[in-house]
Amino acid sequence: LWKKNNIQKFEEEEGFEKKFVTHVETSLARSMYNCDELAAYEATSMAVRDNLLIDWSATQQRITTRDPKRVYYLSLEFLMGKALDNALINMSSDKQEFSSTGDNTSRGYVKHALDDLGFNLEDVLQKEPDAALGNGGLGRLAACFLDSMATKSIPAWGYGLRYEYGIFAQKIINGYQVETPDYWLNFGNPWEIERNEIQVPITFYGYVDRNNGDTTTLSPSQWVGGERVLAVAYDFPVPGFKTTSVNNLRLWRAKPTTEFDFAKFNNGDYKNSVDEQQKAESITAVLYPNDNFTKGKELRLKQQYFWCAASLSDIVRRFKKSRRPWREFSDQVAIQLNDTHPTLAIVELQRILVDLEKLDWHEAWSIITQTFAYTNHTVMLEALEKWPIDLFGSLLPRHLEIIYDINWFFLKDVQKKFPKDVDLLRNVSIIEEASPERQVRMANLAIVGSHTVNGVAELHSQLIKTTIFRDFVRVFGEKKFTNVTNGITPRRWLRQANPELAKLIGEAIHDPEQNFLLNMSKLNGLTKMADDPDFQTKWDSVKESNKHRLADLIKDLNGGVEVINREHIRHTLFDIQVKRMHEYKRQQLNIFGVIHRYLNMKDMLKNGKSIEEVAKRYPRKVSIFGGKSAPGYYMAKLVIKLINSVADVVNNDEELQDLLKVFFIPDYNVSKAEIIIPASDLSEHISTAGTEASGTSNMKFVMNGGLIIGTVDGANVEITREIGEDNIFLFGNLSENVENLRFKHQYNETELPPSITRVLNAVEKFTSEYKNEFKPLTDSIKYHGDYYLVSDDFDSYIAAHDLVDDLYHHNKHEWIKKSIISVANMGFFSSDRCIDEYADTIWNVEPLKPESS
Ligand code: 26M
Repeated sequence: LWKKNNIQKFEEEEGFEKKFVTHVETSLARSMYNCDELAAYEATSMAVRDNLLIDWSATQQRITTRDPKRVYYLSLEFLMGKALDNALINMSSDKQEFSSTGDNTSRGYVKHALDDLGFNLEDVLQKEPDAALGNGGLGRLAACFLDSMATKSIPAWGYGLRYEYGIFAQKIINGYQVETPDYWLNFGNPWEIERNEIQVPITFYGYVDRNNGDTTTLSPSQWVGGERVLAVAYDFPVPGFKTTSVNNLRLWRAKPTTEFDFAKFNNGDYKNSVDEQQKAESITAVLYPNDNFTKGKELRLKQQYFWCAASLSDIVRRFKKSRRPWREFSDQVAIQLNDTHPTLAIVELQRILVDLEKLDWHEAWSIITQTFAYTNHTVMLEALEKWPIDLFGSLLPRHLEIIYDINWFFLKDVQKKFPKDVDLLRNVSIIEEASPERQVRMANLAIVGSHTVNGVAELHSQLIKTTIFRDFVRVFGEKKFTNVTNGITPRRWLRQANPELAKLIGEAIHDPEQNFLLNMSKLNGLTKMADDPDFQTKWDSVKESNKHRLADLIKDLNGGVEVINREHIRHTLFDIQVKRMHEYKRQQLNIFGVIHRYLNMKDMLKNGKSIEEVAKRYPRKVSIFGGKSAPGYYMAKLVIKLINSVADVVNNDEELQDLLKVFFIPDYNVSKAEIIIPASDLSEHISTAGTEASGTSNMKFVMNGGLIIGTVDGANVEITREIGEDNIFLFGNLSENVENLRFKHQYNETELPPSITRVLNAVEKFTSEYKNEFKPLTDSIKYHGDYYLVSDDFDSYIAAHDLVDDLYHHNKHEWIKKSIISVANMGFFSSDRCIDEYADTIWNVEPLKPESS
């Protein structure tokens, strides 16, 4: 009696309108007469979601039937941003020849239909809150990978947590960062499907039952848990571009079990017996807002175990459905660990296999090491995860035992290979014996339990082999350590963020359907237009229009007061640094450079030069900053305050006549990035060499026609290789010299260059709050070793900016040419290329394409 379902996808304007009205009237229980923009957003999203779910269901059925190897991407963060615009661009339609608006994606006719219904698509899109379930680079990388895996029809699942509060919203009050909660689910979320049928019980605390010491049974140890909570699945469809493949992102939410403490209840303590249960929900309440820094907090460990246990139970359940023997597990399952945050998954799978499925320890361990792979995102020691043994053992007693056993077998092997090398044993041990307390080293555990460890850019992958993980290279050999240079999805970061540029490129390379978004080497076709004056003019006009879009945003954020002089905007250099605030990323170097420029301009005027003469030397420029600081990161917060103090002085200095402006964009997030990045002429990627693992915004900026000023660090190195060293402004010391320079600062009285001394002395002039406010910042350079080498790189930074000024000011054609050639050569940085590399060299999985494509 089962009939093929007759729910139809809409494929054009009229079909969409019908669905829209239906959702307004039924799902929202409203009438079209009182349908406001928020309701229009919700109805549009539900209509689009219906389409996605039809393809999603077909994709999942295809995978179940063909039963190929699957990829599981475990990440505590997925920084997705808005879903609707992306879905409209990605969603496939069989009638894509429809393009009355010149847009060949579904976005074209939906825009038209909404017009008909009396709504403006852009305004409707604005109503969606960002899904900001991530801190920065690591979380956004996971989101780009989901897009590429769906686009390539790789059978893949993302697994994460459904935080009720994403990364905090940043307010700037009096120049200071103030954090406010991001309750993103306030109006409900049309993009999630709550799966009440999928609930996994998760246990914490308790003790290990040793079966009365009966060692004759295969696995004498069993964990008897204490506290129990439930993990409920929430699914988010992930559409690929120009394909009907729709993958799934599964996020877990913690909720109380229906168990009830009758003992407490009977003692008359009804309230407490309920309170205990309500605590469950705190596990998935909030995303930890640290980026590249860890502190051993119990709730964070709870989050990690809750998520790993729920995800593994799901993965194992799916594997068991195909009734294959355990030894085939790694032929069916590849699990990628996004940093060490999901390392507990290794231990949990070993526990499932040994304690519950009764496999032999070594058989189980060999399954594990063929299944897991680990991506490292940092060499900075303060970011390496370690858990105090006591805390760990109380929350997860059986897992601690398993870790001890893993370590015991591992160290025994090492000892066999390197007899009596005590230093080596101490360094690679999963347990750190050092005082004040013993700790579990998650990176060591991740390496031991994985078949492959990768860094995220070539320099970084080299560095992990020679620094933090060098002893593991001795133990396991070079081959276990590889590189997969990061990438970004050109669908969001070119087509969605910069539709005008995507359109211009499509026309220029005779690809109006924009298939280059799937094969970015096609961008090479731009090279031959790089010198064409007409094309250069069009190119620059797109940039100008994007600058206006950003200037509108800045005006808006500035309380409706204009910051940027619109008249000269085409020739105003937009110099942008947006990323998390961190000492190693050196926003302080940038703002010192701005102060240096300001002092120079003022000196010229003081020395009798006219403003015209100043304008001849210095192009009009606006220095734009944006980024969140971790709430407890004092120095990073001080840099925010300094930037805002400098902006106050510079922007109100009438003598300068708008030649220099400074603006800190509050609450930098994915949506703002989509407006900010396409507007840049120059962006700053100026980390101390060897500290930024890759960076991904560097790729976004260049793909949008901006040039880079940067250090020889992270993926800047490969960007330079791809676009050519004439097209990037590199400066500063190389990573191989960093250690020496730091040593010098420690042990010699280093004389600071006069240029930076002048700036450091001027810094206090910018504060209006109280005296010596910025002293900790200037002291860190003058007296505390200048760990991030600001003083060492300052002069070469200024010299690089001089080259920038000269080229932008006096040779704009050459500038635009560099911009075009750079874009032409950015194909390598598509995350599609990353996913190919992971699929071929790490996961050993293949696409499972729908019949039609
Ligand atoms: C750890 C413990 C407790 C709370 C939070 C954390 C934590 C969260 C995020 C630690 C690190 C986190 O992210 C690090 C990160 O984003 N790294 C960046 O990863 C990018 C993608 O590979 C790289 O491009 C950047 O260079 C790297 O800094």
